Amino acid sequence: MSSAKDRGGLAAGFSHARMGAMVLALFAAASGCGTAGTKLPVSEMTARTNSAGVQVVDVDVHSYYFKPNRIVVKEGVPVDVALHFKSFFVPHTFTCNEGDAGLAFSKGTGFMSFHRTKHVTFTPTQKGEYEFFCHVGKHHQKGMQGTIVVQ
Ligand SMILES: [Cu+2]
Repeated sequence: MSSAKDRGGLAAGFSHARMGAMVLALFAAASGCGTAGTKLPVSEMTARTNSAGVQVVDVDVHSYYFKPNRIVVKEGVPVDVALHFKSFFVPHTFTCNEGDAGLAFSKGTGFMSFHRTKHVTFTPTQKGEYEFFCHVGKHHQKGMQGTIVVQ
C-alpha cells in the first residue's frame, strides 16, 4: 500500500540522507581524514638522471602519505625532487634533517595554497638510508614518512 503522500515522504527522506552524507564528506575533507601511511606498502622509485646530469624524481604528497615513499638516488650527484601537493586543505611538508648526508631541507604548502608543485634540490654526500617526513602536526606518526636511499 503506497499513496502519493508516502512516496513523497520517502523521496524527502532519501534526499535528506544524501545531503547528510555530502556534509559528512565535506567535513571529512576539511578535517583531513586521509589514508594513514602506516597502512600502505612501500613504493620504491629510483631517480632518473636527465640530460643536465640531475637526478629527477616526482613525489606525490597526500594526506597522509608520500608516493613513492622510498626514493633511490646516487651519492654525489645533484637531485631535484618535484613535490606534487595533492591535498588542498591540509598543509604538508617534505622534510629531512640529515645534514651530515647533505639532506637538510623542508618544503611545504600552506592551507589552500595554489602553488601545488614545489622543488627540493640537494646533493647527497654519504651512502645510507635516511628518513624524510612531514613535520605538520602528527602527520609523521600517521605514517607521513619515507626513506631516501643513497647508493
Ligand atoms: Cu603532512
